[in-house]
Amino acid sequence: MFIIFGDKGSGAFSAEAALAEVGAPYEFKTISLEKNEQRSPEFLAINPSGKMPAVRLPEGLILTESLAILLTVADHFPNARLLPPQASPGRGTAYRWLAFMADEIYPMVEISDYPERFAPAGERAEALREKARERIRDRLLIVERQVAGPWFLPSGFSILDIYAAMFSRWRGSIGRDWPVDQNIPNLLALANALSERPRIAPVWQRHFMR
Ligand SMILES: N[C@@H](CCC(=O)N[C@@H](CS)C(=O)NCC(=O)O)C(=O)O
Repeated sequence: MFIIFGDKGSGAFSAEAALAEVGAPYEFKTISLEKNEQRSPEFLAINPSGKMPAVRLPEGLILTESLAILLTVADHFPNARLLPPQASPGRGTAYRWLAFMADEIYPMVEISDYPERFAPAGERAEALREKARERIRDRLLIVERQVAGPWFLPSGFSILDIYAAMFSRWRGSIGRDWPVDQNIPNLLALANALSERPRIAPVWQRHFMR
């Protein structure tokens, strides 16, 4: 049994969607962002950086970092083909864009959601939040141009679809005044297709259709 630690609508969606897609047995333990439970001593013992998702593998190993979790699920369930074949050009492309989303988009989400961690609260924090949102949008536009359609990679469904759909859904971090339907239509179509995948549909509902 895998155990996922996280909250609805958070990065824990990516871990849960991947485990659901491969049909792995898992339990979802809620860590409430609203109640700041990611800062509780119990959760800090699981992930000292106070971030979700975290996953405990059946053999007991704790994993954190959404990308590490997605890659590990792909490794553990090779028959699900969540990545193109090893050492193929498609695999390199997959790593490239997974790393881009993890390194270039995800860190901006913390600045957009918690700007007062990086600047004095008030006008300066708000200005920083706006800058982070702008960077998320710029980077989503770069990702948008990579989507082959209907899935991210021309070879078909992969963990990139789970990751990209999640970022496209975080409207609070992106800024609600940015028309996503005009700017990232490929990503929205991909997210829509993901939300209809039989094993992922209920996970999508729980995380994003509240
Ligand atoms: N590098 C981490 C980032 C995870 C992250 O920022 N998670 C957010 C939720 S989507 C979080 O836990 N935020 C709570 C906080 O920063 O206090 C990863 O890829 O898993």
